Amino acid sequence: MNNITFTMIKPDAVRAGHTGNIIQHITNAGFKIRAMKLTQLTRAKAGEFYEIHKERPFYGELVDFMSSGPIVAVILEKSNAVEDFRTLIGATNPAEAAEGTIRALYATSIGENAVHGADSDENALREGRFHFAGTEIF
Ligand code: FUP
Repeated sequence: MNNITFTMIKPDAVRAGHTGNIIQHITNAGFKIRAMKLTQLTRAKAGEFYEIHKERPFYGELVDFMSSGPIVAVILEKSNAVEDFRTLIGATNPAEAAEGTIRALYATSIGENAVHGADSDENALREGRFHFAGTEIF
């Protein structure tokens, strides 16, 4: 299955009022919204989501930041979803993100980079379940 991806609009972008523009950018690119919610991660939940980065020097800051305010969690559908969405958002560091990408437009730094995008089909499903377990979506 390669038609599903998972994204979060991160606390920096929600705080700055970019949610509507980012959703429009995503749907204009041909993605369909399969599930969407405004929520806030506890420190524990943010730590669990980013467990893969536990040993990295930025892990503490990442967990603090991701639990610092509301996020929008979204499951998206499109053919070749994971790869196309990574192209749409641009590089992790907005300074290196291609012109017109979501991170080039809305991110402020490598740590506060406006959006998340799943990096594999397997992770897209795992991350979607993480946020939408117990709903009719999964
Ligand atoms: P990405 O897949 O583009 O979201 O990037 P990574 O999975 O490598 O990193 C996940 C998050 O960790 C980034 F979105 C922000 C944070 N991070 C840093 O704060 N500093 C870094 O050097 C790398 C990542």
